[in-house]
Amino acid sequence: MSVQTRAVLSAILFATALWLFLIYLLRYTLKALLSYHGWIFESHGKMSTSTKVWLSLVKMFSGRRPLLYSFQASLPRLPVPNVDDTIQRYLESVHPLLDSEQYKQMEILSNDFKESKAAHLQRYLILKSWWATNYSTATLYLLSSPSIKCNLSASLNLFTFLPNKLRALGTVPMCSTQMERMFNTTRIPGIETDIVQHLTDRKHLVVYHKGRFFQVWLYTGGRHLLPSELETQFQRILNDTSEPQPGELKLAALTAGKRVPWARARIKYFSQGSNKVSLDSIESAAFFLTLDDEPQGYDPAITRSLDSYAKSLLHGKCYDRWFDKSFTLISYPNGKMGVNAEHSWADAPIVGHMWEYVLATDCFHLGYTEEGHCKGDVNKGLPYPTRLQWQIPKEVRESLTSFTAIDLMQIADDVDFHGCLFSEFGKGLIKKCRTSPDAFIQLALQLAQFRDQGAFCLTYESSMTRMFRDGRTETVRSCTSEAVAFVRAMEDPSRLAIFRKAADKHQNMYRLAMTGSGIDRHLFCLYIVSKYLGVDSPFLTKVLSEPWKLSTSQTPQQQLNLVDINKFPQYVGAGGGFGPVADDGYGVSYIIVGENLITFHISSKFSSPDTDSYRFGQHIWKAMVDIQALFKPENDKKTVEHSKHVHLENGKKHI
Ligand SMILES: *[C@@H]1O[C@H](CO)[C@@H](O)[C@H](O)[C@H]1NC(C)=O
Ligand SMILES: *[C@@H]1O[C@H](CO)[C@@H](O)[C@H](O)[C@H]1NC(C)=O
Ligand SMILES: *[C@@H]1O[C@H](CO)[C@@H](O)[C@H](O)[C@H]1NC(C)=O
Ligand SMILES: CC(=O)N[C@H]1CO[C@H](CO)[C@@H](O)[C@@H]1O
Repeated sequence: MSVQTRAVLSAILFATALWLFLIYLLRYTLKALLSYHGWIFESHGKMSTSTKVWLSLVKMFSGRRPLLYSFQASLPRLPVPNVDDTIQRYLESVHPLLDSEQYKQMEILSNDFKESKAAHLQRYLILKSWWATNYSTATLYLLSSPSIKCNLSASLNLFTFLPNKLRALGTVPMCSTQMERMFNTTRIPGIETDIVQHLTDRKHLVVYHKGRFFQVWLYTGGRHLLPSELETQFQRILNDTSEPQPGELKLAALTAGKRVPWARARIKYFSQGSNKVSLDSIESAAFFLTLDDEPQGYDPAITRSLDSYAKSLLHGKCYDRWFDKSFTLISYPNGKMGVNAEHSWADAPIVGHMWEYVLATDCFHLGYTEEGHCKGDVNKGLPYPTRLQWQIPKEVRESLTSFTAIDLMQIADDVDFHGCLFSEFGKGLIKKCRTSPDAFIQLALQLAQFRDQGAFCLTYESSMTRMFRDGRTETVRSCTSEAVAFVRAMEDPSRLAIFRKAADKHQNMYRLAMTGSGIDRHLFCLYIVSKYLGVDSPFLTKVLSEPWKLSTSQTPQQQLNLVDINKFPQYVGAGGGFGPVADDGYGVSYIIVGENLITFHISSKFSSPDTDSYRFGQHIWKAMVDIQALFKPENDKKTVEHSKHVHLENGKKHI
């Protein structure tokens, strides 16, 4: 090599090394910055100087126009908490729910665990946390539920949760892994455990209408179909009068039932011939669309019209949504729409995010013609949607029409769902009380629960851990001793001070959960490790078997500021929820919509004599108003003028 070439080569080498060095330096600096979570614990409305400095540093190192996945490599890993701390927090959380004898028993169990097995199991967990980016995550959602639809919170329609109260969250990056799996994704049933299958480069959609499955290509000549062209394709399907093939009508019930029989049937009957081709087509589709034949919608004049709408989205007829698909879009003949999402690939904020985008783009960006058609020309030469071909064997047909369908319908009919649009006040007024809206609502739920059941119960609130790489959720055990004290003190003159104490406690628990110091994911992982090692722990078994009688979850609203909901209150979605989690308890999902509206979606089972979703809704309403009344002397002149109209108009146009 000549001297010149060598000089050029070494310059290139040096530049590359320097470039790599800088990139890594940047990445690790950002990672170090993002590992700091002290800002979360600062009290409302104040920001310390150190947090301000930290925020500007984060902004500086984030670059000016970060992309969706820019931060992935810089996100810290979810830390494994200390076992002693977790057990301490656990004991504190169950204290208000146990009598002194039971509590003593629990202490003995936990001490025993701490002294004998904890260290051993924790070592494995720490080892795992070194090589995996996430020491818990996926397993939780895939291992457990035997029936996707009604057990755990595995199926949620529309969406759920997250705190909207932390300002700084706008700047702090969140893990984007879940976004990736939104399209082209299916949950595949397995004998041991299910898997989430994600494919790139899918080019079609599968549409279900009146018992028939159609494949619709989404591309033509290298470009995406226009909305008007999609409309034509869907109209062609609606116009098609052909009959379902034998067994086709109720085929999707396979995805609603127990997982193991479905996994077996899938291998036995769907692994060759036209069945395989057709199932592949569904499982590899971008997503699933159902064109329902009965109208649904929210009409404030009809009591509980939102309830049947929500039930239709949650389970439909049990065979008209493909429950394994990342999401099924459901369109009704009266123009209303909704989405049913599978829970293992993502949490509610992701689905909520998509849904807000859909609502805003549909109405304000794409728009419709005077006659109500999609704008744009139609290419008449598009190939017709194709019918999927099936040869469903007799055994499968029989099971679909007899026991599977009947079992499922029984479970579905048992779902007591109530949607409640609370319009007395919203975030605006709660903030004037200088308290966190989430803590306010959680305490109202505790009060409602106590009035409804006459007792306190183990309460689950989901919070998110997406500040960590691959983080998903953590549980906040929101029935704290402080909350119990507050509910008991409702008649006490000093109750406002007790409320504040309980609200602060709740905030703190939420923050701990968000920053990786929760209780439940850690204990769950210890439990999984103990099962894996064949170690039997009475403590962990006891913890994991305790039922959550009240499961709650907040979905964030307005992640994208696409629509000014004060100007267009009728373009607000009516929120969403999840099916009943316990046989004799309630599931509540709520959304703080703008300043003046809070939506609650309540689920329970008709078969339980102790619960009634509608009644619980009334209790929540009253509890909210009662707690707000505590602040009356404080902010007397601030009236509750707003929002009655929101209640009336909401949902008229679009949900
Ligand atoms: C839900 O899970 C419980 C226990 O895990 C099981 O006994 C029950 O059959 C399941 N329900 C459904 C609908 O699969
Ligand atoms: C899903 O497939 C489409 C093609 O239809 C592709 O454009 C898109 O990138 C894929 N999405 C993901 C998240 O892989
Ligand atoms: C559907 O049927 C109607 C009435 O028969 C017809 O006017 C319309 O052109 C058809 N639409 C499509 C897209 O085939
Ligand atoms: C949900 C999720 O991203 N899980 C990941 C956790 O870590 C393992 C091992 O690194 C991955 O295989 C999972 O996909």
